[in-house]
Amino acid sequence: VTTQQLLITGAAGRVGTLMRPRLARPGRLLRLLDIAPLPAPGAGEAVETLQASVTDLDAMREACAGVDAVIHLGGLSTERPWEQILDTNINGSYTVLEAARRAGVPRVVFASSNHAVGFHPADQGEAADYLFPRPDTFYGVSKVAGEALGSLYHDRYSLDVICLRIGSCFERPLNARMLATWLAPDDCARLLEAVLAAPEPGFKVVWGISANTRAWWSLAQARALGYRPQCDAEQFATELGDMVGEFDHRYLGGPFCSPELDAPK
Ligand code: 15L
Repeated sequence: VTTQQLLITGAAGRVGTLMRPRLARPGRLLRLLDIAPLPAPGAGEAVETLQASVTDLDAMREACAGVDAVIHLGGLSTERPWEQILDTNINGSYTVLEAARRAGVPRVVFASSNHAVGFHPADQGEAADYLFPRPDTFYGVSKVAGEALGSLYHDRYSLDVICLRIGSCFERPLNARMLATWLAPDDCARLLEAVLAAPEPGFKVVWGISANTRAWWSLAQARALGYRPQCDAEQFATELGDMVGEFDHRYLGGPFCSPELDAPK
């Protein structure tokens, strides 16, 4: 019996917690890793839990042993001082890729973000796949760096690396911007399944959103990899339509483009 083994970093985080039940499958073992403690496996749940930092190369090498793919969600998820972003996000992504390479893991899925390209103006029509980097924060810079590292590890070592420029992955959209940027948890799982199953994807960068009526980002590359989104934030439009932030219609990154986010100390 072959068991597929997936390593999920940042498994105790917001997206990791949403994905844990959704990625469970017969014939699959989830190895969940986080620096924070993880809830213990439930009865019959095929998971292992590991507490370690994504910046610890030895721990990551051990975590990668026997793994078929890594889903790298681990890192700081909003703006922070440069030193923290550099260590946890940039050095963390390097460490995960290097550990995967040394352990012979063939595929890494990287949770990038819309904030890698957040300072692109929002009034240019549908944002294309592979939009040139234009980070809106140090956090966004770390996502650009993660994409660049993924590109290097593909070209230099032939790893398959798929970077997901995730919009807003929450249980439900929380404001008007998320009517465009929402990635429903069920669709996030669909996107992950698609990029895990895609034959020989090489290096790819895809937008991660649901089939939102108000979407302004391309899903062409994600669909080409097999993603079939089934959720639409539009059902929340009446309730959220008024909750428009000052930067929502100026830049793709919305509130992350506010000058108030400048270098938090
Ligand atoms: C992100 O990258 C953040 O991790 C998340 O907290 C949300 O703010 C999201 O982007 C977003 O743009 O809504």
